[in-house]
Amino acid sequence: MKTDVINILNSFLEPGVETDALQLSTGHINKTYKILVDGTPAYILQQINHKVFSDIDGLMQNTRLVLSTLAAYVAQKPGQLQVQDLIQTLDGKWVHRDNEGGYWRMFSYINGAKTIESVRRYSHAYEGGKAYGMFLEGVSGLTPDQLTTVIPDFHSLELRYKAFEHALELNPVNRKPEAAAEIAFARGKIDSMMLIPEMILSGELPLRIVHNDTKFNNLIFSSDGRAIAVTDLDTVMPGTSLFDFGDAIRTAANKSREDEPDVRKILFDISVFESFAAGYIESAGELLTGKEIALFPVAAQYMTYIMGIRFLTDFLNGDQYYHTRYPGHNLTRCRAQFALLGRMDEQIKVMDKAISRVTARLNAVKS
Ligand code: GN1
Ligand code: MG
Repeated sequence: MKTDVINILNSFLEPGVETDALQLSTGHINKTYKILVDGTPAYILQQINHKVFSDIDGLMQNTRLVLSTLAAYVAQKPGQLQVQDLIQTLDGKWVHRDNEGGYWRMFSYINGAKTIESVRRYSHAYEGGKAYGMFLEGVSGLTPDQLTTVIPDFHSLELRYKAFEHALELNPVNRKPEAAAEIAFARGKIDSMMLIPEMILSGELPLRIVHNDTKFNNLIFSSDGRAIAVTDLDTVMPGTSLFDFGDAIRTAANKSREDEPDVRKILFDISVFESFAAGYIESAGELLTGKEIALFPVAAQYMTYIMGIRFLTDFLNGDQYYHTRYPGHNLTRCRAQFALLGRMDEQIKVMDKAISRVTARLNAVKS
């Protein structure tokens, strides 16, 4: 595998450069490698999952537009955020095709970059909130018609629930019995989860250009603990701020991993929630409506539920979509999401209070 990756690099880099490649294990969709030049991290090389992103041209146009829009934005905010560069192949293309039809692209590496899998400091949660809030502001000048919808209805619960019901009906690999408890949980919750989609439909929640995949590990931190970049721009499309806020909380405020098999270890950290919310509302607050902010606790539940449904559906379908490491991996992920949702349900009122505290503090500073 390593030799394949080194071969791909020959299409991007002049001959004679001493390179090495380390595969990063966190993404569930694309394959990502850190590329070292003379022993120092210099690039991020990525094989795009063509099954998930079928419109590679549209995806790459989006990537270029979002990167250039963010670059113009951060130029106005020196020292706060950095933006990766997309690197062309030696023959001037944005994507390299390998002999097996695979698609590869390369980005510059952000110096000193580290990602955080598990939030242990509230200052990191606050920093992360600020960075995702700035991202929202940074892309707010884009309009929906400028971006290709690379995955239609990405966070539509209606569609995700239909896909789940379809998987149940087909039951292609006969995994229903193993997932009986999770199937029942998903069915029992669906009605109460429809609030956000209904409010989008009625126009009560504004559609914006959002990131749509704000896992906490899609933020890059400096060694001194500042969030310095937002990565993984593949799903930047129209949506609601609630998707970004909710998915960040789903991953940041969970005290365990996304695929923790021991559900007793899955706890919800309300202080991470409050710190992230403080950063997010501080930097994006001017854009957000009161309704959006008031729904942030529900957004955390919504995104956790939708991810649970997606993992469960993929389990029932025989692991067709997400990369998995063992046969029950998607079911473990689903269980962990549903357990986290349970913890959130217990704390919904506490989350509401935290949001009120954050907005009251920010209003006091303003007046
Ligand atoms: C996938 O790219 P990655 O692995 O961060 C997925 C997200 C899910 C996430 C769950 C294109 O993200 O929607 O939130 O897994 N991306 C796509 O961890 O489906
Ligand atoms: Mg992604």
